Amino acid sequence: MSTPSPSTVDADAPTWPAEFAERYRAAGHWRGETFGAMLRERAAAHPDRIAIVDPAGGPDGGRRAWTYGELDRRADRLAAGLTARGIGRGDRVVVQLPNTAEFFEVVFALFRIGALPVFALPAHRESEIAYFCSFAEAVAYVIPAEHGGYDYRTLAAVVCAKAPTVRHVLVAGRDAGAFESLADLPAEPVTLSEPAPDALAFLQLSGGSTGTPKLIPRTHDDYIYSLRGSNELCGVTEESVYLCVLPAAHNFPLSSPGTLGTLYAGGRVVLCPSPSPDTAFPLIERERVTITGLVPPLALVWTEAATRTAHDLSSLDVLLVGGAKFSEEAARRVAPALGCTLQQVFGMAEGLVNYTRLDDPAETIVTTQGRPISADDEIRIVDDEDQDLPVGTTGHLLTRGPYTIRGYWRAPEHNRRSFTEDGFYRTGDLVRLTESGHLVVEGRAKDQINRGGEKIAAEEVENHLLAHPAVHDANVVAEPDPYLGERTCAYVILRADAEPVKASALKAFVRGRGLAAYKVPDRVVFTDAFPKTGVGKVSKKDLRAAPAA
Ligand code: OOB
Repeated sequence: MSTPSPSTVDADAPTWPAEFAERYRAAGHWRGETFGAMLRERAAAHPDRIAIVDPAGGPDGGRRAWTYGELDRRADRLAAGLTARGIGRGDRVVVQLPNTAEFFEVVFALFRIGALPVFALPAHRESEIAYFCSFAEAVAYVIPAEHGGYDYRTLAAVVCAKAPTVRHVLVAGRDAGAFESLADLPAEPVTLSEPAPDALAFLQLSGGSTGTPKLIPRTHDDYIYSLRGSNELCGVTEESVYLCVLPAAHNFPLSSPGTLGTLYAGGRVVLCPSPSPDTAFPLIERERVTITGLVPPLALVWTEAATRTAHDLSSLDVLLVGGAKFSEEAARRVAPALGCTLQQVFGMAEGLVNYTRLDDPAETIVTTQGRPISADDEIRIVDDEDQDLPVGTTGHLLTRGPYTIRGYWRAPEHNRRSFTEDGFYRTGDLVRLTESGHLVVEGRAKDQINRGGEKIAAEEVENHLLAHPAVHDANVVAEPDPYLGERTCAYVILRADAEPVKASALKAFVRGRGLAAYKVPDRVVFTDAFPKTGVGKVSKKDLRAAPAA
């Protein structure tokens, strides 16, 4: 193992005060591990064990499996290639890859260099990607050639025109078009020193409640601690087979315990190209999948499909469900239908993750969202004036701990609002604590829509609507949806002198501005005025309560 270089804590990201860092080290949470060294060690210990199965990643579209030895060699080779292109420590690289083996090759290569992946989702389009590239001053952008019938090379051309810091667009797979294929990068080995364990490992995206998404700086030390803690609570060992169903870049399938937790344990990651039971169930049977994670709408679909499937799902031990509130009725159906243990997970890319325990009473598993990973996760439930509330009362959740960030990346002003002076993160979630110490999510104070686990900042969509010449004002709120839990409703006031516009035209306008499809309002309602609060601000609470037309 190479010697870690001295600490390079990023000046762009607030970090833990020294006394907290010392405490977390002394407690054995932060052990000085890094992702690069972690893969190196697993590959040395069991080079021939399978690390990644990509069911459709072979040259002929067939199954492809990489051992730990192969993933390690590929990461080294790609790290050399990226270094040859001038990508180095601390450089930001926007990674937008689907659930394919290359995702891991790229991410581990960047970890080895000490360059920071910025985890975009395949659903993001030019509005989001150009923003991530510009804001992060990314030097490179990694894409598939095509995925889900969409050509990412076309997107990259638009992004490059808008974000001049991007010097390299790198394409996973063949047909790089005007860009360079990852496979064509030079492969002369280079010697790289391992980044410091307290250095940033990557930037994760926040669900966000403001006009522009924030970037979440995670370190090797803090993230690896959350993986170790997750593995222990979810029973992940080297025998585990984790099916990655949700987009791999999202924090939930990445770390709860997710693909990285599974690789940390020396287990096997199977990548699911689509979340539909038609794709996932045969894979569970064939690969003997033991654990996976889903958002509530998918858990509903799977539960339903499991009752009439011919596939053998008996290998499945644990189904994690989280990202949005899982209703108690739906939760009750999981164990009988899928024959596995349900584990609720209430987490956030900013840090704190809560799990129901595998041996919790069945009632606790179906009625709560779990409790924190770590004894050093500090939880406060407070009123609007930050005063602590008695146990059992619903209030704002504040948290601080060994894997919860102390601030967003390059966002000092926003950080003053999102964190208390003593470093607690304001989650924006309304929760209550049960006598057993479990959290129940009761609602949300942040201006966000949680559309089946996909987070939409109301302000971001409102800004796109306001760009339409006929729109005078717009407010976007959540409304109930039987399948997604919530969907998006845009209330719009048109200009008095504007030509009439149809709801469908407004939706098309928003889509045309190049944002992820899940952010396009599900419903547009025209109105003459918005309900107001006592102080004259728009009352989103009243808008949400407006009857569905
Ligand atoms: C996960 O992470 P993010 O960053 O996409 O979203 C975090 C937010 C939470 O603040 C909360 O509002 C909501 O998503 N949420 C839940 C929930 N899990 C997340 N709300 C109700 N019940 C739940 N079980 O979504 C995430 C990250 C790691 C693990 C799992 C989910």
